[in-house]
Parts: sequence; structure tokens; C-alpha cells
Amino acid sequence: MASGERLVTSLLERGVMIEPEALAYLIHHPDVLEGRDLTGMETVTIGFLQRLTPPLADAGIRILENYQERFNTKGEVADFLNYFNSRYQKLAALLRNRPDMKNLISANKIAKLAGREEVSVIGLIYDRHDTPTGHTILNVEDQTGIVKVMISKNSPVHKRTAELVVDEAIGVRGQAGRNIIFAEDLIFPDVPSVPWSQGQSIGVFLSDIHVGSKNFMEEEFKSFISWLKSNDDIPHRVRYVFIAGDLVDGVGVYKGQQKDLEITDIEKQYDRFAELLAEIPKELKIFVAPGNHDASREAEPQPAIPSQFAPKLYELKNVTMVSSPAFIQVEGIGILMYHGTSLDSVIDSIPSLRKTGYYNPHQAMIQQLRKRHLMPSYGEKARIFPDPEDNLVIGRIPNIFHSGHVHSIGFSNYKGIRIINSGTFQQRTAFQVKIGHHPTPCKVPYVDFQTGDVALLDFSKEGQHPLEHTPTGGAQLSQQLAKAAPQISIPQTNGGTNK
Ligand code: D5M
Ligand code: FE
Ligand code: ZN
Repeated sequence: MASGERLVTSLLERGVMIEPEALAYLIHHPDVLEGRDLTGMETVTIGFLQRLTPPLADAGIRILENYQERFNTKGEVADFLNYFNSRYQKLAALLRNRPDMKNLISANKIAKLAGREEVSVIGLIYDRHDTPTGHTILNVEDQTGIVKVMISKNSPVHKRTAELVVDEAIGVRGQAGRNIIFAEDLIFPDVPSVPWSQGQSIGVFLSDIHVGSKNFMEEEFKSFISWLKSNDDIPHRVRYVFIAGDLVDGVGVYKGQQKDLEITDIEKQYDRFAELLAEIPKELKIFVAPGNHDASREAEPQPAIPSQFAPKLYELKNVTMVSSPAFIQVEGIGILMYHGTSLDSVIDSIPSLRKTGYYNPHQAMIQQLRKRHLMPSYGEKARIFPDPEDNLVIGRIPNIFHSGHVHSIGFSNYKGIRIINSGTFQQRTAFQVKIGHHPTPCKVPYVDFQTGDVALLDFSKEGQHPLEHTPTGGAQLSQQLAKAAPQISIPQTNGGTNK
């Protein structure tokens, strides 16, 4: 085609090469390069051209779930009853249709049964304990009452009791005795297998930037932004940046924080953060959710950071402020983004996670998917806002589940869902020294939406990027990271909600 030849000639005259795919693309989109300054560019790649074509990206972006503060509940007992009722109803609806739930009945009917009958119940775990002989007893509550469930230590399902936590919804199938069920099966709501939904671009995942902290690694963060701007294939294909909270260090988040702050005014912290984001090419869409250090409500779900604290952030046209959790869809790929404040309590409440859970945050995230809930137990470490609807239930199934908070990267591929914990850009803090935690700062995961591959970049001074590339969607990467993680047990802190 003559116009193609003309394009190539004009590019070559400017000393720029062009990939064959890029040429084919240019023939169909002849306007993309109009008025573009190609100074310093060696080769025009297909990724570069795709990023310059905004309609593709815009058409594919949907914010499917974005929590807003609607109810002004006072946190009275009745509010929590309503909240847990909603949790029960949402999760019971998922469990009810499962083929394993034979002869489903309500808790108050168990006592009336004549003999040994096979039944199923669905309920929230009210409490649990182990008998001196090693059996496990649960009290499971539905809307009609509480039923005792006994899981014999000799039962093949007994090993599943290691995953059980208070307040979560489960299905139980077994033999009914008098007001007790001898469990033969324990059923988690769980997620179905999810096929990868093919997109075109690359998404980059960040969290826990902690701007304003003396420990914020600004130089390394800037080197990440330079990479985004560089003329390489991978950064050219990046069109989305997801940031899952703890954007700034905040003010008054924990006792004695003042001495750890470089910037002591929260608005100035957000100004600085906005200045850094303004450096990211405008063609990229950036999604920003709050974390427990941000100027959003502490109780979860957290609404988006209000504009009065971060006016400069709201001025950036390519930034979308969302809640935590939020569900975003780009190019047909569903992303569940949640800061991860509850990971402390998930790790604390499951014995197998207690020791090394902070270095394997993806394992705690798998538990959230199995329980279909972002904060299965209501505890002291994090708080739930008692809305009439439980918005922490994982209703919609994502392709990517993204969290942060623990400051350690972690990856997994659970039933096709890419699990990503994106680490931090904050150097180890005095608090983390005290609890023996070694963060993994400056490592940035990305997902190739075309293939579903997860890869990791390293922007630490000693690091090189790209660090690893795993076609397995993260599983292999996790194993390598688990091996590299320092095997240190973390003493449990029990004080307060944060530090
Ligand atoms: O969380 C930074 C790190 O500190 C992260 O690894 C979690 C850990 N952390 C924070 N709060 C607690 C509590 N209450 N118990 C145990 N570990 C905790 P950040 O949210 O950035 O302060
Ligand atoms: Fe953090
Ligand atoms: Zn956090």
C-alpha cells in the first residue's frame, strides 16, 4: 500500500525503524503518529502505537463496584445484626445451590428430627473449640438458631478445620443426632475456576507507597516512573496502573508517628504524591484506592479518599479514585483491588499462616477467596462498618485479586485467578524491626493481559529489572520468593488496631 510505504520512508528519514506489526497497525490507524515527537526513538513498536490509541482503552474501562458511604449507622447492636444477616444471606445464596448440600434444613429443625438422618445446614461459625481428645466442635448459626457440629478427629474432613475462623459462612453436611450434626463434609463458598479473559495491554500493580514517611524510597519510586516513560516494549504496552492504598504515611495513624514523618501535613503528603503521579504518561489510566494510612474512614469498606484531602490528585485527569475494595474491569479483565488491612487478622487467625504468612500473603488471599470474604472474622485488628449490606463479601469473581498492606510481595494462581500482593516503596520501619518483619520494597509486579503472565520488576538500587518472568501466572514466582524469604517467625502483636 502506497501510504504505508510513504510512512516508512518518512520514518526512516527521521532515523526511526518500524516493526512489521506496527506498520500493519499504522495502515489502519494512520492518524496515531500525527504531531508525535519521536525524538530519541529507535523503533516504533506495536505496543507504543496501541498505547497512543485512546478509544481502545476508554471503551474497555468499567468501575463495576465502588463503595460509597450511604448509611450513617451508629454501630449499635441492631446494626451489626443487620450486617451479619446480610453476610449470611449473600453467602448462603452461594452455598445453597451446591450439589453437596443435600437435605438442606434450618438449625431449629435439627432437634425435631426423629433418628439419624443425613442433613445439611448453612451458617456462620459462632464459635469453635477442640475437645481434650482432639475432636472439633463448632457452633454454627443461621437465621433460626444455633446448631452444634462435631468433626471427629478421625474424619477425613477434620484437616479442613485448620482453615476455619469465627464469623465465616460454611456449609455442613452430616448425620443429625439430637441437636448436633456429626459432620461428614465441610463446604467453603469458594470460587469457581476462572478462564483467563484475554486483553491486550499490561497492568502494573503498586501499593504502600507511604509518601511523607522518612522511609519512603523516593529515588527508587522515580526510577520506576522513568521505566514507565522509557522506550522499551514492556513499558510501551503498559496502559493501567493499580495502586491499592497506603499512598501516603498519613498523620496520627499510630502513636509517635510524628518522628517518622518527613512531611507532617496530610494534604502536603497528597500534593507530593500527586506530583509524582503527574510524571506518569497521561495515556496511562491510574486507579487509586485508600489504605489504613490514608485519609479515608478507618472502618471497612473504605470510601475513596475525599477530595478535600487530595485536591491535586483529583485534578489529574488520568487518575480514578476508588474505594477499598473496588472492582474494576479493563479490556474484559476483572480486577478486585483491596488494600488488605484484614490480612493481619487472616494471618493471625489461621495457625498455618501465623509463622510465615507475612512472607506468603498470597496464602492468606487464597483463604479470602475460599471464604468469599475480605474480612472473614470481625476482630480487634481491623474494623468493619456495619452497613445493612455486607460489601466485603466477594460476590463478583475477579481475574486478578490485588492487595498490599503487608509490605511483602506474594503471588499465586488460584483456580485461574491471579493473586498479587504488590509490596511497598517504604524502607523497613522501626515498627517492622520491632516485630521482626522484613519487607520487600521496590519490587513491582505486572500482568500481561494478553497471556495472563505475571512478572516482577525490581527497582531497588541493587536490583535489576526485569527480575523474573513466569509464564505460569505467578505460581513458580511464588515458590522462588518463598525460598528467598527470610524464615523468621513473627511475634504476634496484640495491641490496638495498628501498632
Ligand atoms: O502495615 C505495614 C506492616 O505492618 C504490614 O506488614 C502489616 C504490619 N502491621 C500493621 N499493623 C499491624 C498489626 N496491628 N498487627 C500486626 N502487624 C501489623 P501498614 O498498614 O503500612 O502500617
Ligand atoms: Fe502500608
Ligand atoms: Zn496498610
